[in-house]
Amino acid sequence: MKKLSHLLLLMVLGQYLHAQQLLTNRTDKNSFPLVNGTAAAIYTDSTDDWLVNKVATLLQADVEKVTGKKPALIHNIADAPANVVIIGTCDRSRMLQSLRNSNKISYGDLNGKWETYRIQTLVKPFAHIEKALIIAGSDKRGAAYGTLELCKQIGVSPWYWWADVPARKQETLHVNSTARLSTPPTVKYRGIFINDEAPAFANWTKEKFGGFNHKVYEKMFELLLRLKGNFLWPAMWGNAFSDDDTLNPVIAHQWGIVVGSSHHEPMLRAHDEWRRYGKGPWNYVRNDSSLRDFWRKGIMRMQQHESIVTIGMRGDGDEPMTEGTATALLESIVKDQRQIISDVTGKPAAATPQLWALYKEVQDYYDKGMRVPDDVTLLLCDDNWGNIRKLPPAGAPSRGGGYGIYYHFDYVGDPRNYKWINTNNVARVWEQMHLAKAYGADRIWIVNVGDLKPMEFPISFFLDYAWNTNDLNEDNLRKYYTLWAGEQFGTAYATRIGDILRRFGQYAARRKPELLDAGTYSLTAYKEATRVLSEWETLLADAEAVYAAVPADHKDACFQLVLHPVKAFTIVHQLYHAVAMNRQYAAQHDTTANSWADKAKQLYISDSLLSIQYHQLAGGKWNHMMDQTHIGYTYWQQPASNSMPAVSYITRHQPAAITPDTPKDTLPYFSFAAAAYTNALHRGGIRWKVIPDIGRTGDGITTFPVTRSLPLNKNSPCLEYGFFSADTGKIAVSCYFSPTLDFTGGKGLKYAISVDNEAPVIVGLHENGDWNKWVADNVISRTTSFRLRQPGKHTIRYWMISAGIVLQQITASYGTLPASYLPPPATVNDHEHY
Ligand code: REL
Repeated sequence: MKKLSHLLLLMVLGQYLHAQQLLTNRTDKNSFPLVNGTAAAIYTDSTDDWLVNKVATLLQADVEKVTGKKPALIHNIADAPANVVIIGTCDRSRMLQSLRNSNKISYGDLNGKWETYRIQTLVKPFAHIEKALIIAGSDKRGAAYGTLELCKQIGVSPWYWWADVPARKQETLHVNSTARLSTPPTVKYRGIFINDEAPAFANWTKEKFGGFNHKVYEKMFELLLRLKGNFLWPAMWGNAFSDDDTLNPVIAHQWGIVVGSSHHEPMLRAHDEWRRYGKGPWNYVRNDSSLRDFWRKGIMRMQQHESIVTIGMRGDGDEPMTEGTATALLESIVKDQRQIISDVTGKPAAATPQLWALYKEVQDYYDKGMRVPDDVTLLLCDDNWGNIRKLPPAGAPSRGGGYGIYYHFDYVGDPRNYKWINTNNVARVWEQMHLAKAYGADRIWIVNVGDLKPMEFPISFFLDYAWNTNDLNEDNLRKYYTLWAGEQFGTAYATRIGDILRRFGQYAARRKPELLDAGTYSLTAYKEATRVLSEWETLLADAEAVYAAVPADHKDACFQLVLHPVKAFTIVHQLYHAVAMNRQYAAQHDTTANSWADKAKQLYISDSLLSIQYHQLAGGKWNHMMDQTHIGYTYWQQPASNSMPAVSYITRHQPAAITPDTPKDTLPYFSFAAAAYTNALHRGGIRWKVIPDIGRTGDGITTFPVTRSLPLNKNSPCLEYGFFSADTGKIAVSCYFSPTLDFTGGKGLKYAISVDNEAPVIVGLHENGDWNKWVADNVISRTTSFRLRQPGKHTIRYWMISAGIVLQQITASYGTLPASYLPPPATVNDHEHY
């Protein structure tokens, strides 16, 4: 029964994401019995790559976890029982070569491919073998991904260790007989950056592993491979990957993980190594020969380890170079670095993959004309807040090194650090990375994941999407939540938990918890604070209920992946709400303030108790992972410890007469959820499409293809929003957008807006804008005024000009609306309003 339900889940939900469905419950003469009473054996050539033999042991352990039956691991085919899994790389497995030479298999379709695998069943490959399941990799990672895909589909989550997800028990396992060939990954290098790792990850790893050594990295390498990633920028806050433990790069290479160093750590040398061993200033004009010696060591140490070398130079640490640094100097630095690469490797520099990260001010050098050789990947970056700053022009000539993206799920810097818990809405991640792919930035995708935990869900999303961008689109995005929930918790909970994750992503992205305070949401306008709080409390009730319902062995995983993030956010909202209520009553000399003060103090304690609960999970396995401070920020940098927001007590009850605030709320306004248009005019090959859940309160809408912009004309694509107004006069129309930047490098993205038959007004999305506010509020809003000339039916038209703009909401109001953080709640949510 369990087997049936798991398969149904994969079939119903998984078709788009796992086009290659491996398991079957309808056995036929060709399907492969991985476990049927007994377990098939697993064969590898002992001379095949280390990684092939390693993943064979992972499959062995996973089959045992799922079925209780441990497959034998063999290197001599004569030892095989009736059924055997054969794992190998095409070029190193003598077994695969001999099967091919005897025309039993063909793997021509793997030749020369990057990280590709073929899975097929063979009947009677040898006299003593009934059936063999062949997992052939075009290279070692291809073989690993094929094997680990099987591990995932039999019921072992990639997060089994990192989030304590139990294996889904099954008695039998049959692999279906259809041969499957994976497509090479869309993005060649797909990775994560462990960053901002103190205090949480650093304290945890010190206690559990003794530091950032190969023991903890090995856990990360396995996770990365199970998630079909292949690239890592290691932790660098006082840590130095290759210097802290010389086994780190060796073991990374064995695991097939390509290692680099972050955007400001050139030539595979950690920033902390300069602090440890550097001689003289980090200044190429004054100290070039010492810097070259320092860098040479990074390349010498690289040996044969697969790496991507960061080139270029920034200031010391994560700082810009000095004012006025000449492009010519930077170009000569790159030239010298490439000379070192070539000297040390004995090959042309172009034979070693390199990247140049256009991070922060470095992009300005590029924009002013600095260039690097064609084989170097240009790593374009977001603004540290998930909004891509620059993309290659659509249809730009291809470059040898291509383009990549450095993205953030966590950040230290302006306007505020966000490094406590997950605040990433994957709908926005999809939309931005889809833009990246559409504009050709697909050689490297690397994302800053902070402490790794608790970013489990967005990390899976990012790497799944990088693996195959064709799998996910605006129409099937919502299924991802359910599918991922099902992979961790099984069919029975997939829909419920998927829905919790979806709502969480949307609510959490409204504002980073580090930026929340008692004044964020209005207590008066639209009862905003109460409404937002009640959304969180409803979500918490759902998360508590599902946590109570999941089987005992899933509770730790459910706490980490579902309940904790929801509860942590809810408590913070409850805390700031209680503080706001306290301050409101205290201002009125009303002793009701006192119970709110007590409540706030209680909630402040609840916040730390929740972290303690996290730390005590699984016998203390995750102690310190929630050490990050998050209450009491006064500027961008984190406070040394949390601090209770100020509350006050009223000793003499002398409430002032309250002037009712109500007229503010009754000011006439119309508020349209973006997708609640009356008409969508798709024109000139451009279509309006809804991106579900991308907005702060709902869906968003944008145009496809995302690479096509159009000058405004009377036939431009537009959306119409109809409304009825008995009033006339001046009306302010506000549009609310996702904070997309002008990734085209132009003077700002544009749209146009009109009311009734008036000429459209062209609006610059970024004109006179305040980036700090956009990212803190996670929205850009623009207001344009019009005049309604007669009462009756009216139409707002929103015209497309630039591609890539995501509209979330439109409001129209007479006069100034009361201040609120979110736009006034939608008065119009569907198409039926006009
Ligand atoms: O988010 C970023 O990319 C930077 O803040 C970091 O890369 C940077 O290295 C910082 O952690 C410290 O140096």
